[in-house]
Amino acid sequence: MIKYFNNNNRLVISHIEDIDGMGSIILANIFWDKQVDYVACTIPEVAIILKEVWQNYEEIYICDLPLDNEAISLIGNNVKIQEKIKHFDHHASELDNAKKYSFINEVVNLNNKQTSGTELFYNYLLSLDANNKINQDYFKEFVEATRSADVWDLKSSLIDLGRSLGTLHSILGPEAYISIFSNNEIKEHFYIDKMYLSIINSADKDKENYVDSCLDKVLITKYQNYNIGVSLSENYRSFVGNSIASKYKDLIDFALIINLQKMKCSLRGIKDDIDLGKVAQSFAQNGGGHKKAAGFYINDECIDIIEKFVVEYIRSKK
Ligand SMILES: [Mn+2]
Repeated sequence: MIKYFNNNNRLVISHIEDIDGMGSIILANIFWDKQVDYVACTIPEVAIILKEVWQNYEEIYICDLPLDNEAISLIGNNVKIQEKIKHFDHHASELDNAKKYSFINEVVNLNNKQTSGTELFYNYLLSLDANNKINQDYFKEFVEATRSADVWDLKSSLIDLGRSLGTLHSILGPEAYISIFSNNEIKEHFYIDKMYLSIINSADKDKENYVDSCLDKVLITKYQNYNIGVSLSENYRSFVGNSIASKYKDLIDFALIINLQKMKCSLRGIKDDIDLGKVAQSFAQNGGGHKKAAGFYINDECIDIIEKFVVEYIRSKK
């Protein structure tokens, strides 16, 4: 978790995981001239941080984070917290909860495209933007690059820029990423400073090699009625997962990446008729996500099935 507390009356709580979580913090920093506190955290940490600090703020924005049971009961049982909270999330697996609770705001599609946390928060800021401060191409491009990389929208012309942002985020980490783009000079178009382009390039080469080595080691097996491709790997989960799903599309329904470092699994697929958010919840209640990209944490509910895949994986590679 990263916390920046400086006695401001607004707090942004956003997802630490990727550039979509970073996007809302960066936009808030620029929009309110850094007069905003922020926390970048994981899903279970939302309730913990809210409990600690909600009284210190007038407005709290929760971005790119679904609300888990703890967060729902904390907010649901306290009208004062409810009044302070604005929620911006896009996880399809949470739509049922959004129907039940008025403080949950889940939007999956906007203008016939999958939206993202950053885009939803940006649209909210635009609605406040009397001075047109962020109503500029620079920000629209930043938001679109972030969105397209987050939802894997291959049709977007800015997805390569978004992927470069993702690479930079994974090299430098969230704090540096937030700092760089909160302080980037605003120009006509969004850009990544030249000094970062060569590190992004060499990191992209490493990524390609890593993904290739994962593709060579995939285990093809079964989960319920699905054929799946299992990878035991720790980096670039979206690239690894989508590469497996595309390469083995005739053999498997989706890819399962088991990350024993983070004790987390990711599901990636390219087929329209399978909802991986639901599949993730069939592994563990903590699971969720989108139709083609989802995940869950390894816990007692799913440890047996994950153990079986790990053993099968090791045996098949001997
Ligand atoms: Mn997102």
